[in-house]
Amino acid sequence: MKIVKVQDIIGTEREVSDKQWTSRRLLLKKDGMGFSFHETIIKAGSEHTFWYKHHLEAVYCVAGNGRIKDLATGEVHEITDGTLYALDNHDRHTLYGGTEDMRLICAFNPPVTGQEVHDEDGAYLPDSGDN
Ligand code: 9YT
Repeated sequence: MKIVKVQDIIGTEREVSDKQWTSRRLLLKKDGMGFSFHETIIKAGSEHTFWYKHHLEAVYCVAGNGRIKDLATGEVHEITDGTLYALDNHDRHTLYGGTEDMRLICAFNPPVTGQEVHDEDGAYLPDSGDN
């Protein structure tokens, strides 16, 4: 059994951020669960376009609020505490932070290794199998 405390991840290589978002990787591929598990904070009022071309992702909001736009259809959905979105079609999307920072719990299949870089489309490259 493994116990992970998010406060132990803050400031380590398992925490990645820019000015408008922070993601803490509680479980990565090397943890051997078959998925990775993250806490992502999206700053109020910020905007992010993501495209996980090679991963499926489920995201559950536990605090704050925002919106997600499906870039294929233009549809916009409100996100509040208790909302889950599943990118079951590798959906390209824009996330908008709302009036408060949004706290999201995310699972990726296949698991993120922690070594991904964004390609020219903003997508993570597929796992090379080396990690
Ligand atoms: C909200 C969202 O897509 N979070 C993904 C986690 C983040 N891209 C990471 O840990 O790399």
